[in-house]
Amino acid sequence: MITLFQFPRAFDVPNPSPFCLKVETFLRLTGLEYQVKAVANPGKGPKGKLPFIKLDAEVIADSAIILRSLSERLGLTLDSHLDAAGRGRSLAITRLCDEHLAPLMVYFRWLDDEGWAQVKPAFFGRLPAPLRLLVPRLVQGKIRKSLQAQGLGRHNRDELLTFAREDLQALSDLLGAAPYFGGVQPCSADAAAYGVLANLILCTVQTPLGRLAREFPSLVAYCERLRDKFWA
Ligand SMILES: N[C@@H](CCC(=O)N[C@@H](CS)C(=O)NCC(=O)O)C(=O)O
Repeated sequence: MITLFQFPRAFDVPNPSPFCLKVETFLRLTGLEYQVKAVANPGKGPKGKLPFIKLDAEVIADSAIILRSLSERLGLTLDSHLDAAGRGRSLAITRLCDEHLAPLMVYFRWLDDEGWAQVKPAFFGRLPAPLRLLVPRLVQGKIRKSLQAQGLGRHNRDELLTFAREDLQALSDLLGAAPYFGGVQPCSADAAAYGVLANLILCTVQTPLGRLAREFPSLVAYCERLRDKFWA
């Protein structure tokens, strides 16, 4: 049995974390049976982040390692229709979503005023009074430092939105008229793409990045398609 440890559901998407939603979408795309355990504190994970899974007795952390481990150990065929170029394209789409678009989403939720005004009460509003003041500042400070170190945090808001427009245009062009990034059937990249795109397009948190993503009709239709087929 697979147990997925992830943040509690929020904001009308199955998970507010693109990485948790990526793994759970992968489990649904592959038809694997799993159970979910909600964890509020990422510090409980072996790498200090969520998601992680328990596969039989073994704990596996990091969405990329989870997808690879499950595919190898269980002989999954989700990507078997891809040729070498298709596998390369799938990896490039996954990395764009995980390593660039997801950190941009983090910036607009946690550091930009509009997103922070919604995220702060949702995640910390139920803490007792002294913690309610302290913890959000600590977490926001940690995120600011990590985005500075990663590099995106050094750019201004307009530069970040320009990067985001390029990412979204690239995803829209790569999808083209196909129903999935895998073509007529989904592949692993669809798990990563849905993880972040649903968090921009279907999520109730209002941010400039979410509004920008909704300007791409094919990406909106894509999110609705995956939601209706795999999440209904
Ligand atoms: N590379 C990791 C990234 C996971 C990640 O960044 N998770 C975030 C939530 S979206 C987290 O747990 N952050 C907590 C922290 O950094 O303290 C993966 O693919 O699973």
